[in-house]
Amino acid sequence: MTGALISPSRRLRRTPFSDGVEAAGVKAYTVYNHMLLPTVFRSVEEDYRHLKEAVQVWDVACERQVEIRGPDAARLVQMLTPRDLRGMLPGQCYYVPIVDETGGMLNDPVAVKIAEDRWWISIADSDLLQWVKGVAYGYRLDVLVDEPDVSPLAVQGPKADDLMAKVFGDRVRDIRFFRFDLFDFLGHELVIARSGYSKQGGFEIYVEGTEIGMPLWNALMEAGKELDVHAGCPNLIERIEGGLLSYGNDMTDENTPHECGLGRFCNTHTAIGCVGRDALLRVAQEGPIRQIRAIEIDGPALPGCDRLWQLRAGEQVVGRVSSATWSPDFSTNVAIGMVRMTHWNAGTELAVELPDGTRRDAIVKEGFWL
Ligand code: THG
Repeated sequence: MTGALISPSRRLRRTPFSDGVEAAGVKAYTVYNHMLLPTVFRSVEEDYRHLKEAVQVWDVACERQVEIRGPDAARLVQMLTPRDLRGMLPGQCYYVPIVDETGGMLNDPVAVKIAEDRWWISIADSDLLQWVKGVAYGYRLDVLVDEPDVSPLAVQGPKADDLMAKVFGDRVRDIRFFRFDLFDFLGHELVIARSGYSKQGGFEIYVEGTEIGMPLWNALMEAGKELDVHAGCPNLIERIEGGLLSYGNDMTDENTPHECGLGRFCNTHTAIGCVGRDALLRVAQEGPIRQIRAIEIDGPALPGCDRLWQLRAGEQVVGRVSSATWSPDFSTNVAIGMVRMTHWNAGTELAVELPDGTRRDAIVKEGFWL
């Protein structure tokens, strides 16, 4: 990294919470769905420690919604994913792999079923809207597909329930994992789900429009003073420890859900209508020949992983590492890699090719750390 700044422009969208993020002293951003996403407040390590001990408010407005409305909405969502949606009720959220006609991953969003005929697909970093509009148009479906101005604000950490109860009342405590309910804030009805991109527990508030963005941010910061609330963001260390995948980093459209370890979110036999179904039935039959694995890399803290690092067994390339960082809690480097089946068993010892040399002492783990 050069340390150069990023030039602001209207293509790089701000969020309803950007003023609060800046007041909280954001130190670095990335770009996600053409929108600002904070990556560091105090330091990645301090943010990590605090996330695991207290409560944070995250501007994840960049988790944009693809909204699907109309009589064919449920049919269209089922065309996008090999996860069987027939048992899904309004008020539920599902983590859904989205695949193309070859079974390649296009995104790994959270689907929010508002009503039989109204869904939000809360997307990871790829331009999914265009694929969804194309499928809807190609099949002449009776739906409207667009990107409403709905911005998730996440509240994550062990004290998330206490903070949320102060602002929305004790009823928030009753929301079950990956369910949502409706709550009032200043006369606006909000969807609040128990979900979020950390393993520390918490909520996501889907904020419609910009008007209540800063009032809500400020209310959470004010109510959380005695809980040591702080602005935060998805944390690199915690998400690798937890095995939360990052689309575009850990997987792309070159990978099937099975390669990504997302087979448990696929019901390809019964997901009738999924455009990638035939392709996935074939790969599900054979099983993947490479798959995501937790990798531990001993030795000093690794540099940032901004390109793939080859995994080797002797001279043979057997995979690649896509995310890696030092873990203070496990006193080792934790990483996410894609490993060929010949070398994917737990305990397999490998070497990693970094830009500045080889690290031996990489080992395939049985599972992730959290
Ligand atoms: N929340 C919302 N939208 C999102 C994300 C989110 N869009 C972008 C990105 N994150 C999508 N990717 C993920 C990856 C993992 C999870 C959610 C979205 C996740 N996984 C849990 C796990 O693996 O432990 C639980 C999955 C389950 O059991 O259903 O939460 O975070 N709105």
